[in-house]
Amino acid sequence: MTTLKEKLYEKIEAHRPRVTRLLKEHGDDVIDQVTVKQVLGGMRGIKSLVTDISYLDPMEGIRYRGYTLPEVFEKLPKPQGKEMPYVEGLYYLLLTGDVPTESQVADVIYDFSNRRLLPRYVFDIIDAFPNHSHPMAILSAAVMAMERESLFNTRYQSGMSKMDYWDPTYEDATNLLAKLPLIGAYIYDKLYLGKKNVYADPTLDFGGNFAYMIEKEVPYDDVARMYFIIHADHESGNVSAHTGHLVASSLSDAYYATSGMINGLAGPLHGLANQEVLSWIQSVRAKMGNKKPTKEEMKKFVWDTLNSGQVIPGYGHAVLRKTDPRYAIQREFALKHMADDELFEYVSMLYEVVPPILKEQGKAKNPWPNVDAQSGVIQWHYGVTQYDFYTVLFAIGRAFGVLSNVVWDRALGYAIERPKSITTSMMENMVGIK
Ligand code: HAX
Repeated sequence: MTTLKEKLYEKIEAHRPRVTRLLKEHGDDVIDQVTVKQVLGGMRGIKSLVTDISYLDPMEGIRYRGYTLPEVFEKLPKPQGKEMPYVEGLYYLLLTGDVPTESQVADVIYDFSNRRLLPRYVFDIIDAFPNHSHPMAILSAAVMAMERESLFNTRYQSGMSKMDYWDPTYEDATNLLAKLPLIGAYIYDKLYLGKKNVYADPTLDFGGNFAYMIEKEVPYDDVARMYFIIHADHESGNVSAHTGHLVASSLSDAYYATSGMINGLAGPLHGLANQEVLSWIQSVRAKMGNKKPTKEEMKKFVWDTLNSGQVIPGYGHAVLRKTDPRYAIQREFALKHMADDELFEYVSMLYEVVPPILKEQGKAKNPWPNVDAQSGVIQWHYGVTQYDFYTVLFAIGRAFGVLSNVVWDRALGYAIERPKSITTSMMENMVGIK
């Protein structure tokens, strides 16, 4: 057993009695009430999911295992001479709640390197997609194809105690996470570099090897680490995280759950917003004949977008009510490494222009930028100019949070999801409409 798995088992054993006690002694206690607006508004804010892996405070932003993002970046071990931490260390933190030591991270890196090879048929499935397919559709299919590798499924078929469900789920999750960079890189290399082969460097960590495989130079390795870490989790109610949890709640395995979460992430109101931001900025640029717009011209462009009934991509959030710390971390990196980049200047101008306009329009509850307002521009700067690929990067990061949750779902025996639906007439009756 690896040190991570041993530590995880220790944590699971310690946590299980807490859930048993809550159910036994407080099963009927009320913790929330639900309004019509919440039900019709996409179950907005209803407290109905439990996770200890991350928590999203509307004003403060995301915490992973109790740590703010700046704390996560400060505390996790980093490769020598690098600014951003090992992604493998984040996995340790998400699963166990403990900040790993250098040697614990080294153990995870070694374990990942033993799991990273892809079966041949996965390459064949990717190759079978026509070139104009969206890379998220290819990613989802590639993950789905690997379901036959599920150890959970095999062990479930041959009879397994509920208390052991977490073990093969951990194995599936870790196998899949270790393979995702190669899948993503192969999709990138095939679609955009016209290559049929992808070369990995087994001596590199998750982020470093990903940069190597898609042929991007330093400091893109740090961009990759930063990107995967900031996107890893955003508590459990967002579409991708919730889909992963929902699918897994029927005891579907980690492959089914991850493919499902990828499909949810692919929507323009969620993960696809990062590609929308960049294409929107490019359209401002094209309209301006490639010259930098004045603030007044930018304001007009924002209003024109709103008045045509579209949203401003990269702004607003269902929970957050201030600038997303994931935006702030990327902005800090951009200011340090690419302050003169023309598109970054657009992004900075939008940061000044958009919030007052959204406030004036008075619809969006949160006028501030979210993670997606900034991320595409950094990718573009370092040569990942194919913006329909950005959500694939998001998905690789998000898989860490979703799969860590699925392992814990199995460990704590969380139930199959089954909320209750009602008809519109029933709702009208409940509120006294005859
Ligand atoms: N531009 C224009 N209008 C916006 C807006 C924006 N950026 N954000 C919200 N609004 C509008 C909504 O469309 C809604 O209008 P209607 O009443 O006409 O339906 C109104 O303001 C109230 O919405 P809200 O309660 O503030 O926001 P929601 O919780 O309904 O939606 C969204 C949250 C993120 C989907 C929304 O802010 C949005 O569409 N933003 C732009 C797309 C985007 O950036 N998505 C990425 C979000 C981060 C993420 O999940 N990344 O994966």
